[in-house]
Amino acid sequence: MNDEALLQRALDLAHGALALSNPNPRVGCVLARADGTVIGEGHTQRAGEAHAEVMALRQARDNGHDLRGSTAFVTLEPCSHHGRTPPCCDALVAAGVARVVVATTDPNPQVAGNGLRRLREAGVQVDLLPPGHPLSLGSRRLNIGFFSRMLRQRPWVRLKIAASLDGITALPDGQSQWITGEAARHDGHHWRARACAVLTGAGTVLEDNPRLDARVPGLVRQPHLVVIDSRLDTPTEARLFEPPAEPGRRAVWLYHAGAAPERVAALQARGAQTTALAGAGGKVDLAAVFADLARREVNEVHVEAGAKLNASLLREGQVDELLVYLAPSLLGQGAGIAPFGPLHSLDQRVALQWQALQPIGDDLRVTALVRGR
Ligand code: AOF
Ligand code: ZN
Repeated sequence: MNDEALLQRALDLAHGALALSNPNPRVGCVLARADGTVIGEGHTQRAGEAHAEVMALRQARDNGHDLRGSTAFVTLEPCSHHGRTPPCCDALVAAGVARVVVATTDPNPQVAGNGLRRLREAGVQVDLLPPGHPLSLGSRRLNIGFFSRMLRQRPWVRLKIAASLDGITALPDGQSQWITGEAARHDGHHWRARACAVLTGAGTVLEDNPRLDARVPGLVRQPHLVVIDSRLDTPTEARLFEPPAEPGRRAVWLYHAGAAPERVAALQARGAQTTALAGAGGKVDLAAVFADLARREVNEVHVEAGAKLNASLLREGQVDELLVYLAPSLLGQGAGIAPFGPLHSLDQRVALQWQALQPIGDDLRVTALVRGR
């Protein structure tokens, strides 16, 4: 295989870390001999466990390969710092790797070019792809939340809705369960699973009493749960406090705008962490929530909320991407509830850029970026 194919293989491997490595970036590594023969492969494990390079080195050693003079193809600059694990640069140098091909630099200020420098200083040939290369873009896109947290100090916010073709999410009596089909709901769980946190509002908790966990077989971690709840109306018996389906354990973070101390105490006794971040008009300061979530190492936020919170998030410019499931049905504009609250003038319009369109079962999945992201 040539360089490009080997780095493409590393990027394919990185996708194996999608719902696994949070809050660490999803990274893939392929070790090959000078003639292009692959001798080791790996991707990032859970936070605190091995990085991609260490996994690939381990596999090569386990199979008795001589690593001296080999080339490492990595989708992110190898780390140079002692985080939860020791530096990958040192592991590559110690193994005698002669050349490292890197898709993109690590935006983590603790690394940010130091990894490449450290390798070069140790006499390793380092080839960095130009930023516009499709594999460089692919690696950054796969880690859009990690790059967002490192460069903007806020997570990447993806808002999910399911609607009929005429953009209706529920009937006035609140019936909304069966707009999209089984395959779309299943797909939605995969998007929850890749996020660091799922975010909703107290209104949805009170109306639907959702669990908002990721029901995906074989999952090793659950996304945390964030509730925007100005007065802390979330009931202590809400289903979101029940242990999630596989594999259990997640944090429940409730953001309020100054609630009664007895509500704070009752919800904390239920295991929730409560944080007061008051904004204007007795509401929670949404921008401050996302800054706080970035400090809690949240890369991607998956929003599943009602029309009001969706509208506030969009109006305040807090949404980066839309994930829309469109059902092949018409519910009637007059009769239903739209996924977003009304906008009052044309300049409140949210301009989008289509990303992808994919049939999922009988439904369509449309992803779009909010313009300017
Ligand atoms: C790599 N290879 O596969 C990944 C890297 O706390 P630690 O030791 O796990 O370090 C986490 C940081 O390492 C993370 O913020 C990012 O900068 C880098 N991730 N680096 O060489 C990998 N996942
Ligand atoms: Zn590393």
